[in-house]
Amino acid sequence: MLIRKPADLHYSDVTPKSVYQNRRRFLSGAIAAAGALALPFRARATRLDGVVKSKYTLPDKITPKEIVEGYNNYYEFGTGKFDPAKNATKFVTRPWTVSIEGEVTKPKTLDMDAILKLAPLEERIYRHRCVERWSIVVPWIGFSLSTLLKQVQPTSKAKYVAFETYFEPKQMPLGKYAGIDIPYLEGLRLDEAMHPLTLLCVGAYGETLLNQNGAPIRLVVPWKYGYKSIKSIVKIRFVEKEPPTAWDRYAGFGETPGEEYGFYSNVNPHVDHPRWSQAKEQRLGEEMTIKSPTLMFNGYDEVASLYAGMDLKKYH
Ligand SMILES: Nc1nc2c(c(=O)[nH]1)N[C@H]1C(S)=C(S)[C@@H](COP(=O)(O)O)O[C@H]1N2
Ligand SMILES: [Mo]
Repeated sequence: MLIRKPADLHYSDVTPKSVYQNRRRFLSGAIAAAGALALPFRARATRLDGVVKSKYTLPDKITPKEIVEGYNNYYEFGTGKFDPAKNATKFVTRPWTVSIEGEVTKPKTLDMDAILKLAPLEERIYRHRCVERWSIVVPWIGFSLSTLLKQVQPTSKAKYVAFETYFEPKQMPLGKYAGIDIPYLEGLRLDEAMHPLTLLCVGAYGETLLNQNGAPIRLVVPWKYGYKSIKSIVKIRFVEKEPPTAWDRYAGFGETPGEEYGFYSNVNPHVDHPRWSQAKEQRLGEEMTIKSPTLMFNGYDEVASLYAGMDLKKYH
C-alpha cells in the first residue's frame, strides 16, 4: 500500500533547513496570508510512502510549501490566486477514475489505486513557470506519463494526446465564471507526452496533492507554461489532429482566439506575451525585487530536439 495515514510529514522534512529558517523573511505580505490560509487544510493530504529520488531533478531552492499550496491557478474554483485553496476544500476526489481512449488498441479506465501501482513513485524537483511571470520550484511526486500511456497501446493514427479536467457544476459552482471554456482541456504532441520529463503527478512535498494543486492526479510539463500542466484529469484521449485547448480557445481583452499562445506554449524568453515581456520572472518566496532571467524551455534543454527544424517564434 502506497498511501499511509496520518499525514505526519513536516515541511522541514522536505525543505532545506536554510530555506525553512529564512522562510518568513522572504514571504511577501500577500503570499504569507495565502500560506496562513492554506494551513487549516493541510490535514487533507496523506503521506506518500516508498517515494524514490529521481534523476529528473534540478538543484534549485524549493519554494516554501505554503506558497505552492496557497497561491494557485485553478479557475474552476475561482480566478483569484487565493480562491482555490479556499474553495476547493470540499472537492470530492475519491473514488476517481481516468479513462484512456481514442486511437488505442486497448482502451482502459483505471482507478487511482491501479494507477499508483503502475510504477514506483519518484520525487522530482521541477521548475514551474506561469505565463503570468511568476515561478516556483516544487518537489512533485509521480512518474513519467509514458508509463501510463504505454498501457493502452496507441495505434499508428495517434499523433496527439488530449487531456480533460473533471467538471461538475455542483462541485465547482464558480466554474461558470471562469472566463474560459470548461471542462478545461489541454493537449500535447505524442512525442511530448511520451518524453520522460512529462510527469503524471499525484503528490508534492511528500504527500498526496491538495485539491487546489489538482488532486488527485495532474500533469506537470516543466518546459511549457504552467497552464499546460492540467489539473484533476479524468480523461486522456489519443487523437489524430491537434486537439483544442482551454487557452488556445480563449479570447480575452478583445483579442482573437489563439493570439496569446498556441498549442505548443513552450517557455520562451524571446517570444513576448501580447501585453508583457517574458524575459524575466519572479520566483515566489524570494524577495519581490529580485527577478531572474527566464530560460529557453525553462532551462530544460534536453527537449530542444523535439522541436528541431520548427520556427519557435511561429509555433509558440
Ligand atoms: N483544470 C485546470 N488546470 C490548470 C489550471 C486551471 O485553471 N484549471 N491552471 C493552470 C495554470 S495557469 C497554472 S500556472 C498551474 C498552476 O498550478 P499550481 O496552482 O499547482 O501551482 O495549473 C494549471 N492547470
Ligand atoms: Mo499559469
